Amino acid sequence: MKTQELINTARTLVANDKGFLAIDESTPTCKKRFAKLGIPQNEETRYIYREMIVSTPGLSESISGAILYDETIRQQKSDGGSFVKALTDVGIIPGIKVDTGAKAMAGHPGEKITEGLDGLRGRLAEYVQMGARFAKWRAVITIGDSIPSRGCIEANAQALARYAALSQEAGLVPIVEPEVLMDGDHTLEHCCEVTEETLRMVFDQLYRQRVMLEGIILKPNMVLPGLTCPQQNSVEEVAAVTVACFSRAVPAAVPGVAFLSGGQSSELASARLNAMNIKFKSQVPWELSFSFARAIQQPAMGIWGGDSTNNVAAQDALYHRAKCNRDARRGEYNAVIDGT
Ligand code: 5MM
Repeated sequence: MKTQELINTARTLVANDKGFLAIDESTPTCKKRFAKLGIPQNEETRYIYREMIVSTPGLSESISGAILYDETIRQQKSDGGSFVKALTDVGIIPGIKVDTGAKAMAGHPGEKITEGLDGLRGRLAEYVQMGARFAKWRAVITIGDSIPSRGCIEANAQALARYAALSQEAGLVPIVEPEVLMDGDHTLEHCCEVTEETLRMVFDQLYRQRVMLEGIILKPNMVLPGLTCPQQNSVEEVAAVTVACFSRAVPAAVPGVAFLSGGQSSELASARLNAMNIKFKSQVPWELSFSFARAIQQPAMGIWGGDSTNNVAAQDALYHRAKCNRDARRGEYNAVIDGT
């Protein structure tokens, strides 16, 4: 394990107020998002769309790293180069989603366990050869009647830790993603309890699996009320409870917390990140960053709609959202101008 290289890469990924662009939707997820917009759901269209996204002029002003999917990292761009080369050429660090998806967990109705550990050492070595510098794994925790169970949280935390250890062994920075879903009518306080328990378990398992915390990035959910909870808290409340929750559970050695957007609107995701940075940036030991898929891509995907004559307008929208989130890292996001 090249310890100092891992630490340097992790720090670079959260430096200069930049964050991650997640374009690692699995094929089924990408198909669903394209279907909603009437975009053809085939490999060629996914390729054309992602080529348009990574070619956005000025993207590296706000984006430090891009998370690719297995299909994408293997594709050649129309100029003959790879997506990895296109990103590296503009100063964006390429990474790869390495889990193989969250599947129904045996004996745990309504809960999921993420798969992908079998053969992972070999796959990681291949991704390193292709030029990836970090690897991402997502675990899904659902809030509902009598769930999440301890068994589900523990199994997912252990899988995250085992993937993280293998990633560091291969020289890849693990982007550790435990996501407590927004689905449901639970309160902000309940989400806080579940998120804290999950994070404590994840860090316990990372310790047991001898993962070097200085060389990882945490990619968690923000602490939010469920989508159908009657009480939707203010941006400031969400920011304060999220930071309080993480302060109790995330060790100071971790260089960065890069939130996922999880189905929030693009504007709310930026506003909540902004509120955290305005008030707490100087009080917390880690960078408060972003690793958004929907909250960066959704407007651009809608404008593009499968038609290349919309490329420039779609790239403008993507550039704008990426910049909004860089501004949010600085506590300079202007929700009024952005139309929130
Ligand atoms: C939670 O999803 C991650 C962040 O995306 P959002 O900001 O839209 O919440 C995302 O990186 C996710 O892990 C990938 O899109 C892969 O997800 P699937 O469900 O396609 O495996």
